[in-house]
Amino acid sequence: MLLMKDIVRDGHPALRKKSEEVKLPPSEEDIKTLNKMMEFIKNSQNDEIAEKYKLRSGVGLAAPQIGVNKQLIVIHFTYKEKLYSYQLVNPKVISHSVEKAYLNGGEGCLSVDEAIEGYVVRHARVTVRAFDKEGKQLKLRFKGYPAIVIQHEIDHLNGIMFYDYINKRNPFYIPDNAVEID
Ligand code: K3U
Ligand code: NI
Repeated sequence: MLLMKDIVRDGHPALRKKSEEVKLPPSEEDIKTLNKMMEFIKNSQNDEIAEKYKLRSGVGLAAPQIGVNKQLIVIHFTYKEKLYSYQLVNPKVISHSVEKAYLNGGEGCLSVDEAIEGYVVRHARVTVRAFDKEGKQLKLRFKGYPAIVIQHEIDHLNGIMFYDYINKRNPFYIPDNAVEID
């Protein structure tokens, strides 16, 4: 099983590289990687397991965060009574709203040990094209908090960190077209 020691931290080159597209259908090795990533996220949300192995809780993970520069991500959380649980291959934002959105508490990252204050302004709604573990194409629409999480994870595949979006002069700057998410 993956542990915190397997999560690469800010400054590691894997976090700033563009990840490679995965050949379809995904290989056994790629499927194993996705399964290990999902197991880690589920474990991190289980109080007993997280306490025992000292895991920081997370709602998503991207392969570069375990030092693997391949286009693989997982997300797992419940929002407004709907479960968002996906293991995605080659995910790509194919369209997005003009409206922007940001989490009022800012964002965190399992690869960043300290809290970084400021608003991370992203698209409010996104459509994502991706493939599942069998290689079947998916088209997924996200809005609100789920849209923020999926953009955070896809950014990891492009070497982008959440704090890259924080306004340098005023970390709490809010553009006109941005809505707040609790
Ligand atoms: O946001 C986090 C959280 C954990 C438990 C309950 C509720 C929220 C922890 S940080 C997190 O999950 C990152 C994971 C990362 F870094 F591996 F990608 C994802 C994320 C955090 C905040 C906003 C968007 C995405
Ligand atoms: Ni992250």
